[in-house]
Amino acid sequence: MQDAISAFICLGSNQGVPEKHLAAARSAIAARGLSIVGASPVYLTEPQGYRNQPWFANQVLHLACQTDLSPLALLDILLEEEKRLGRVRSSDPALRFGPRVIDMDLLLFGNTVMETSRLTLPHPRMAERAFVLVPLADLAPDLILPGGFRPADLLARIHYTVTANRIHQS
Ligand code: PH2
Ligand code: MG
Ligand code: MG
Repeated sequence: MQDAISAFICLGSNQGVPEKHLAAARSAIAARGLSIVGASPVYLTEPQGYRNQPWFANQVLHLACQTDLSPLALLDILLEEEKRLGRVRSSDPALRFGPRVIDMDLLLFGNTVMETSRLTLPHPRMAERAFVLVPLADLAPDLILPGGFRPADLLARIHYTVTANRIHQS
């Protein structure tokens, strides 16, 4: 594909059989005509934020987006597919970081830096999250993020351990 824009998204699930939800998410994304050019291993990850919930399965995908796709149009596709796959959003702010069937977060969209009510890029919490940075480093170790850092540079600033496919972060 010529002149594609590289986007990275993080899939997450901690309800039912999480790996199945990740697989369904990959199929849904491909069915929307988005090109998945890379997929990290699936990791089992310690919950961050709201900690009293099941461990997650997380995976980062690399998408090659056509240049006429905007970040907000990609966000809309991800939110629509989350809903179709059974995601119910609670109006309770306390549950915003709680268990979910499927979460598809837009991490990076080329070198776009933006901050709007609907979307902030790069993802505002990705630099603190081993469950994002470890699979991102697997997929794109040489990627330079807006700000000038590689995934490994950001990982060097946080505390975490990886054992086989499990990521602990306290
Ligand atoms: N997602 C959250 C909050 N905490 N923790 C892990 N390990 N993985 C997630 O995907 C995750 C989380 C909010 O979306
Ligand atoms: Mg999320
Ligand atoms: Mg989300």
